[in-house]
Amino acid sequence: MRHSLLPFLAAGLMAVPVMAQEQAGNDPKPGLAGGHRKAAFIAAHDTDGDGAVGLDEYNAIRKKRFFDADADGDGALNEAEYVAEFQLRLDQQYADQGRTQGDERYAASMKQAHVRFAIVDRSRDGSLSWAEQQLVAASSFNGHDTDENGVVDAADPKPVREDQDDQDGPDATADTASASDEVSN
Ligand SMILES: [Ca+2]
Ligand SMILES: [Ca+2]
Ligand SMILES: [Ca+2]
Repeated sequence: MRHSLLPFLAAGLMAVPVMAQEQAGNDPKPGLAGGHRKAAFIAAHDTDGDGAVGLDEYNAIRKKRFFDADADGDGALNEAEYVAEFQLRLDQQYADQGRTQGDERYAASMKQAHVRFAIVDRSRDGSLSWAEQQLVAASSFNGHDTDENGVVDAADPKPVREDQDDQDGPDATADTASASDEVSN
């Protein structure tokens, strides 16, 4: 049941304050650094630029980014590697949008990357394994693919949870088991 992952999304990812760039309506369009809203998700993962993110496309870019970021080659990402990978994309996004690095938003986004690492490192050992990354990735993809057709695009109805950013959910540990069912594809 893909929708069983939504409570995890709400509790885990959305308990984090919304990225500063997503708070105002007149912001630059989303870019590579992504975010949890669908437009940002698509911008960050639509590698062929057709406005949709298929599961294969998504998994391929996630995998490439993960292993490209693994600077010490141990098969997992420590916090520095994880944050550096995000920063690469954030820098690219800023360059694409002609914005100047080092503004308040940039700092907030970087701070969020550290916060996210603490969330996705579910085993709390300071190391994000590929298995942990896949759990997060599956939850994220399925949270956006609300019509469950294996593609995230404009046709997916907006998730109900998207409007509940201020709601702190319970600890989502119980949902991680069900999330593992989603990883194999
Ligand atoms: Ca695409
Ligand atoms: Ca590593
Ligand atoms: Ca879909």
